[in-house]
Amino acid sequence: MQAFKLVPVAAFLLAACGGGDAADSGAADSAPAGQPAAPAAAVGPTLPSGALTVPDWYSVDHDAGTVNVTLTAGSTPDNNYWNYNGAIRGQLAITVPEGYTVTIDLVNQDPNMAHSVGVSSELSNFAIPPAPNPVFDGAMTQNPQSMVDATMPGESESITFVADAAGNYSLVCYIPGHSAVGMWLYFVVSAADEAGVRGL
Ligand SMILES: [Cu+2]
Repeated sequence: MQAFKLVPVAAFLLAACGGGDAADSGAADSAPAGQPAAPAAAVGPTLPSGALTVPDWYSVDHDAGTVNVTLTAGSTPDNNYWNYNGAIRGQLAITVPEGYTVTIDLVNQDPNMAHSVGVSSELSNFAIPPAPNPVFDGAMTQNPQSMVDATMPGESESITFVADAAGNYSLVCYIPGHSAVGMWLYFVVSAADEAGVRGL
């Protein structure tokens, strides 16, 4: 959690020296001219806090111990369609209770480009695509780095896995270059049985 505590300082410095719209871009991948580069652990945007909401693309069944999430790649033209449900760069924290069986339906509505998704342990350094090693068995779509064999425009793919270890993770697109420009969200497995989405 230490990394997140450092982030507001970095965001303040960026804003104070005109380094960009920190609120919109999350965090720059490199420091502004004349500023020392921030440590890699400090470049990620802040984990969203505040109220949990349950949007129409999220459902939870506490009796069955299941969560279903529909992630639509390119649901809006934002970020050249390289977004999940219109969000990028950790703007959302999709939160599931520890031990629940999670199904993510990846729907690709980007008219141009393949996308993928997986649960990664990476939380800050997305300039380099995270290795396609999902945190949980089954928590990654097929051929996630391939621009011709991942989830193609107009296609859908479902993954199901057990979120059996509490912690903060990310949902990442592994197509080269996509995470670097922000195609990732937070994925939180809650030891306190929290279910829903922060940052909406
Ligand atoms: Cu992508």
